[in-house]
Amino acid sequence: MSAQLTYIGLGSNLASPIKQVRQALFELSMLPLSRLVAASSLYASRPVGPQDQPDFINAVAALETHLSPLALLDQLQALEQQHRRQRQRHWGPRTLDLDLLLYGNSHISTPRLSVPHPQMTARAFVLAPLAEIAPSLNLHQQPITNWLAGIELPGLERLPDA
Ligand code: ROI
Repeated sequence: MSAQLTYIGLGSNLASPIKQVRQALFELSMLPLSRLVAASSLYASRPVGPQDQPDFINAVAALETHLSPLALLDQLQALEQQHRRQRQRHWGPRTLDLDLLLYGNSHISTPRLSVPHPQMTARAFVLAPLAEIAPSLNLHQQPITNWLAGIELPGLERLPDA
């Protein structure tokens, strides 16, 4: 199969989140049959969901891959495990979250995987870093900039590059 362009959302709010996300970006660059083509800045964001947890660090990566969607999901979940992902409760704090946001133009709806990621158009911590690396992307036939204009951004802060 030809290579597909995929977008992956990264998030962490435990165990040095900046380091977790930077390390995960490096690990994505090492995945088999894949090439990291872009990585957004890191963003600090207030938690969506329960507020009694630390702020998150979020980013989005663009990965060109020959892996199938499920093979890529396996790789992402293996990386989460490698980071000794802790997930004490639903929508609670976590060491590393890797979400497959988009896989080419595919629409996938299976028990294990929903692509495009169902919540991505409502989440500033996904849309802002995604728009940074893919400003002319369309989501559900609408420019990403329209989606961004329609949601609230308070509590989202782009970190300086380092
Ligand atoms: N909130 C923010 N700001 N960033 C995340 O990555 C994130 N991930 C989640 C929940 C708990 C929904 N909230 C989040 O899974």
